Amino acid sequence: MAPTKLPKLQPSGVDEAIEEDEKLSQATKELLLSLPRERGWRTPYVYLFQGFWCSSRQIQAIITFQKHFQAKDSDVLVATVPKSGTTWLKALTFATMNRHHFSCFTKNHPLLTSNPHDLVPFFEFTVYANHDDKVPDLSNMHEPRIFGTHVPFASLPSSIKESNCKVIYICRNPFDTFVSFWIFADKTKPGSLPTLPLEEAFEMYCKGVSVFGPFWTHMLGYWKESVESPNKVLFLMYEDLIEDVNFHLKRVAEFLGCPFTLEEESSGVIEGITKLCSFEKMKELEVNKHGTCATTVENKYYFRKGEVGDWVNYLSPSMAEKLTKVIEEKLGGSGLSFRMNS
Ligand code: PAP
Repeated sequence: MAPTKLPKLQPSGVDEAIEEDEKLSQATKELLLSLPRERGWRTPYVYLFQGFWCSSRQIQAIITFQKHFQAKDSDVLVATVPKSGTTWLKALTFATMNRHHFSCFTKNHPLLTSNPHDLVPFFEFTVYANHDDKVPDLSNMHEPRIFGTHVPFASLPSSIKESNCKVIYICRNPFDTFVSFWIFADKTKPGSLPTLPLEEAFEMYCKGVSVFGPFWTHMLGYWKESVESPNKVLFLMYEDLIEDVNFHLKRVAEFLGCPFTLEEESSGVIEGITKLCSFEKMKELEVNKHGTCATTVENKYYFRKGEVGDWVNYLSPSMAEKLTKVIEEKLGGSGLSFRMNS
């Protein structure tokens, strides 16, 4: 595919692009020259790399991740397209897997003082960020290790696909996901980057140009894998968790091979974990009101409304119609369907 015409940016945005790219390795710089690029949502540009869109720094980190990560059978991976419930699922997974070390009822639970993104690091923003060809030492990590990623299934390192490690994917209706990401991008972009107007962002989203998008390819990749290998990939829906998180947490624990015992159930451990990880609880924690996590984003931006159907406050009827058509065209017949309203 030929590189697209360079998007028009304000001069300050171009400066940032140059500054950001100057820190990259020579090999990445050369690779970027060959990739199609478009205006980014919270970075000056996004590039089409291995069939998905992401920033120059993410590409470098993903290449290192693909080259060096060695999965262990006991690893767990929380995978999502951005704004689908990553923070929530990381918290639930961490609390469930570590419940014998940290009771959900104790006052010193790590989730009370750390953002989930610091307890469950992203491969591409944290573990392999700034590690061009330098392999981070993961030997001190507590096992079972839990990682997060937005990388599409097809681009995960082969050791993840070939080992017995488990992948939990959470998917959210594209209407709310779009609105959530557009607001997040605007709040967290460098101040010198101009705001991406909602209408322009929407057109890009429908064309597939969103971070780690097209969203339909991302969802389909994990969906197909979950259908073919249900012991490898568990596919969850944000809207289902909103409706009955206790029920779905039981499924998560069973999938991970650490089901809740009858005694745990009767002593309220499931409810204890879901309460600890609830939007209301997490949003009000000091660390999530004022802290910044390893992704360099202020924690407060990971907690906005946590609702199903907020998109109606942002998208016009014609936009809704257009996105519905895109979903039908790209995901129709796949078996995937979405709940758009609460
Ligand atoms: P990320 O992919 O950048 O890590 P992610 O956590 O997937 O972000 O998405 C944030 C969304 O999840 C926000 O949605 P909103 O913008 O529509 O409000 C955020 O409010 C919501 N969220 C965060 N934590 C929770 C939670 N504990 N329960 C339910 N929703 C949550």
